[in-house]
Amino acid sequence: SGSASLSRFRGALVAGVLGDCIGGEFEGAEEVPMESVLAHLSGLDDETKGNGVLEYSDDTAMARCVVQSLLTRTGFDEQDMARRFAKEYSASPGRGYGSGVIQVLKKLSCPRLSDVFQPARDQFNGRGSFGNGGAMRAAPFALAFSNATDVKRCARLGAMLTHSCSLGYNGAILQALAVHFSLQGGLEAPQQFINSLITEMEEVEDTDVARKDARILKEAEKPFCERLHRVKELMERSNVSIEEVISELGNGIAALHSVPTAIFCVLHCLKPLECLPQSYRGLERTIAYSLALGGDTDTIACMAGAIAGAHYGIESIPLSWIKCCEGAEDADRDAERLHALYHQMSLNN
Ligand code: F2R
Ligand code: MG
Ligand code: MG
Repeated sequence: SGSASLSRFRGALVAGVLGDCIGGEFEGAEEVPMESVLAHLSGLDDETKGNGVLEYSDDTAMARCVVQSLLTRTGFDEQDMARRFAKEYSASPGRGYGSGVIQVLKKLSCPRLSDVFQPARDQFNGRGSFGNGGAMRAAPFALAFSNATDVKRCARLGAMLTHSCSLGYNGAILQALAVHFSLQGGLEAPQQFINSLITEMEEVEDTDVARKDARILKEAEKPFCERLHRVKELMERSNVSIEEVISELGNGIAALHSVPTAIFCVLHCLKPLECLPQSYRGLERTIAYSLALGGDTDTIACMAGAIAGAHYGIESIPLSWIKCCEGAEDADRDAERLHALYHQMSLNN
């Protein structure tokens, strides 16, 4: 696929939904044997399982709000996006939201609320959430804006509606940047891809607020940069076990323990792996590998899926997977509209 082609947009948005729906099976599991992953995936080929039997969770529910807001407002509008998050939560509260973010979503539905960023600031005794809820819904920002500055600014503000800790919203920026570079063919040169992310995050994390949050949480001075360096080291190794990936990068609900992990999954699966069937293509490998890490599988597979989908394009996704995941066909339709918006906005720039 050519750079920023329609196929890449469709691949990114659809594979994000698939990662969420397919990954939901193992969310929270400490250990996931590869045989269980392969059995789950081969079950998706069963035709009787068509018509969206695997439901999407909060990851997709919120990403859909981001997409609808960006399309309706032809750009970023925090009031509109906040209203959509609140409305979606009250209509479908059972999508497996994080236990903290629920309070924000309830406050966002209050008609008297004047500052839509305030409920997020009040979280966790004023420290804000560092969960991956901002990052899990960040891909659409990369599909709406062609310019990296807009992608970073809007991914940050979009995340800050629920996640005011820099370790939360900077994870969203990293995820959006990974999709942004992948969309432009960046994964053709994996070393350059990771180096570009490090260069960008060096600047993103170069703020007093980020340094203070990192110090309070006893993390490295630039936590995302440090993790990306670990990704780079793991990439250079010929044999990396699942246990090492988990201990070096994490598989948890914090953005810091999941966004770099998702990026690693994509990079590691660019070539065939011995632990996976030879018949699997890149996108299938990425989703399977993300699930085998256990932990926050729906979110890691959702984020890895979006980055990988932007690289491989829609043709790489098995039709049987699309057919059995709720919201996948909607995502395919929305990707076309985002593609038009992206190219329309890049003409205006
Ligand atoms: N919530 C889940 N999974 C739990 C199981 C759900 C189950 N299947 C069900 O149906 O009930 N998954 C979803 O949550 C993650 C995204 O969470 P988000 O939006 O970031 O939420 P929150 O509440 O802001 O943060 C998550 C947790 O992280 C800890 N935390 C965050 N900031 C903290 C801080 N400053 N200090 C201390 N702890 C902090 C808390 O434990 C939060 O509850 C995704 O996985 C999505 O799939
Ligand atoms: Mg979820
Ligand atoms: Mg999750």
